[in-house]
Amino acid sequence: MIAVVTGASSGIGWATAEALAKAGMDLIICGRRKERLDTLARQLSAMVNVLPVVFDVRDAEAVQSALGNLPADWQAVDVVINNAGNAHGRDPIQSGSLEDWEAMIDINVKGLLYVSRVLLPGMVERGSGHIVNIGSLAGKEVYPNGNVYCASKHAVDAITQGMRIDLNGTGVRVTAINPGLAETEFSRVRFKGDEAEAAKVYEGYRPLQPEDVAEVIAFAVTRPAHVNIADLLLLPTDQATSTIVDKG
Ligand code: NDP
Ligand code: 8X3
Repeated sequence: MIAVVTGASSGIGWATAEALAKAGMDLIICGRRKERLDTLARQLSAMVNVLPVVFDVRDAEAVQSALGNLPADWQAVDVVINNAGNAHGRDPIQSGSLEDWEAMIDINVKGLLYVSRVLLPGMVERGSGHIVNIGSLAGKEVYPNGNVYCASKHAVDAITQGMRIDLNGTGVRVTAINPGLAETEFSRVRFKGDEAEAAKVYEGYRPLQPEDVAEVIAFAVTRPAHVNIADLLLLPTDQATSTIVDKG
């Protein structure tokens, strides 16, 4: 089997690539940071075949050119993990940055669509495939100053449901995995490199680790073809909602 993992250069995507390699899948690992992808490829190539592909998911032409012209042996993609994404900023709506809003909508929503649009026709033609969209608890509820990030993940939720409806009868499965707080580079990106602010997000309780999410993704994509894990919410035990986290 061949799996595409977007955002494989860090966090949940990196751990997912590791988990899928352990499950024996050949991997197309994607991201903008080539050096990281090369490091991961070196690490995993002892287990499976790995093809690192560098592109920015915001660039529709780059996505088409990278994933639409894969080497012949890599074209029959079985699994797509639409994971690339981030929050940018945590401002109230009235003072939010247009640049941050555009980044979140372009990466989390449009990027996921661009990747899916390139790879879905082949899956439909082959009568099998699996799209896994990484949503979030932020796609199920809205929290203070989460505004546009939450909107982008609500959009992922709607797109996942729409995909499942439109692809019904094609043999292509569509899964949403929605994590709560997971300790990755996510908060460093959100707070634009402010390490102290980012560290606070994970202090005082036990957040999910990327491997916790990756294990669930690997479980979902290794079910028999007639079983689809449609929508899964995965929280740290200490988290009840976006705003209720037991910090002791
Ligand atoms: P990280 O910041 O650790 O990883 C984000 C990944 O997305 C990186 O590999 C990054 O690669 C990639 N990415 C970001 N922007 C782009 C872009 N423009 N083009 C291509 N790739 C891009 O965060 P996480 O691992 O936590 O995030 C992964 C997913 O999980 C996201 O969709 C996030 O919304 C979701 N999520 C995270 C939660 C958390 O608490 N951490 C909880 C719920 C959902 P590169 O920079 O090399 O391009
Ligand atoms: C990421 C988790 O709580 O920062 O989706 O929105 S949160």
